[in-house]
Amino acid sequence: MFAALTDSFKSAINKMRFADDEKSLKKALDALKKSLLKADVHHKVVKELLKSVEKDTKALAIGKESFLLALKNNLTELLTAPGNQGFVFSSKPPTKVLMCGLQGSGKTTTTVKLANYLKQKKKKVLVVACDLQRLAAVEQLKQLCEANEIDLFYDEEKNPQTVAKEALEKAQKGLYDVLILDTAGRLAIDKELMEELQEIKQAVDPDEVFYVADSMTGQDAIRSASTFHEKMQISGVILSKYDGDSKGGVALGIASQLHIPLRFIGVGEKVEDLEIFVPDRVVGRLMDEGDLEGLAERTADLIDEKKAKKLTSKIKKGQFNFNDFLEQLESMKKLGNLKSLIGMMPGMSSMAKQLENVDLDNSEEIRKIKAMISSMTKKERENPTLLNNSRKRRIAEGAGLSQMEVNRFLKQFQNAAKMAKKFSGKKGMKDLQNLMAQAQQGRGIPR
Ligand SMILES: Nc1nc2c(ncn2[C@@H]2O[C@H](COP(=O)(O)OP(=O)(O)O)[C@@H](O)[C@H]2O)c(=O)[nH]1
Ligand SMILES: [Mg+2]
Repeated sequence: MFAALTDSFKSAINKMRFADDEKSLKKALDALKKSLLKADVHHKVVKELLKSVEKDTKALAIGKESFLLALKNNLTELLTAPGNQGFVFSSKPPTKVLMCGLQGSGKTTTTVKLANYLKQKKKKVLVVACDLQRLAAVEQLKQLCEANEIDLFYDEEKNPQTVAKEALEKAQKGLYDVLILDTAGRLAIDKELMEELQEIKQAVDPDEVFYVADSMTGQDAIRSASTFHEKMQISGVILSKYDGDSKGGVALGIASQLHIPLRFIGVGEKVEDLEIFVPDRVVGRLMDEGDLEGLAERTADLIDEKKAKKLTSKIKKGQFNFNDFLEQLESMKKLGNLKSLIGMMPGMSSMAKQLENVDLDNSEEIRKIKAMISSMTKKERENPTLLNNSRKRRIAEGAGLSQMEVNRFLKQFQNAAKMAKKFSGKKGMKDLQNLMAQAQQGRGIPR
């Protein structure tokens, strides 16, 4: 996920042996520019972003930390288009969701993922097969819904508008919470498709029109989204195939050029591979700070809910410890998409790229981490702050690792826990703003 961007950001940042002068800043900005363009971010967006990063860095006093902070703030802002986040229920059920997009973009898969996501929230969901263009389309949806115990409405004898209307009646009578309409896509946008979609839209008057965009398609995805938006007034975008070799630029483009909020991201082919899009989390991952909170949420269904809540609260209080870490690791194994989850772990986004086909037990890095944690005493696992030098030495010996390896992991762990705490919850952004304000008053960035 975002691999290309992350890698080039890192190289941009690492290249900077930042002296507090304009020349270093210019070098850093140049490197950043290259990596953004390479990641398929639109040149106008790049220009704006560089300008703001430069301005904010200077306002803070030039340095690596201020550059990173400015970059992080500006990326978060760019990714935050006004509008809703995640799923929003209508005050008058059923909440009606119309899915649209090009053929092969992931509409059907995403429809089922979304239905499954809502089902886990104990909502009653009815999926509707309005793609009557492709012969196998209804069959595909039927199989997916059956496999995941999701109610499906279909009638291959009727036209999509009539199917939509009848499905809505069924949903109202059956007291469904949510109605999701999967529709037909085409390889290229055409008039007939748009008219059919508009008729379905008129038939059900949806609360949300979700556009499913394939994140592998770069600037093309933005152009198609723009055309759909004109005709259909999209209320949110779901980026599919975010797990692939996506260059990442699409996310920035959709939010900043089209001003449509990104609502979810699809991070794999499995039904559970759907995540709420949270801008500052994505940026955190981009900058490789890890996303412990996201991880806790994703694994919430596998560890029980009480435990997940406790974990989130621990992160917020800065009490995330090695036992929690191990537990997360164990529950990750039960989940489908390893790569996307590894990307959420502190300091491991670059590793995620290499992990396509590796399983957790055989990963060298994870094996080392586990060895390290199992060489700790019970008290040390519960309280990472106990680890002084002599204890670290003992752990390194016990785990058969070098002390450098132990130090590196501990440092990553500490940073991630700190960042997760700092920016978790609503207060996070406030903290960041305060930090900026303090810095602007010439007090420098507090450490
Ligand atoms: N890796 C990955 N594959 C996806 C994702 N979403 C959809 N796909 C795959 O993309 C292909 C097309 O998806 P489909 O839902 O049939 O697209 P539709 O034509 O828009 O309905 C299928 O092979 C899906 O498995 C995703 O988030 N990640
Ligand atoms: Mg389909």
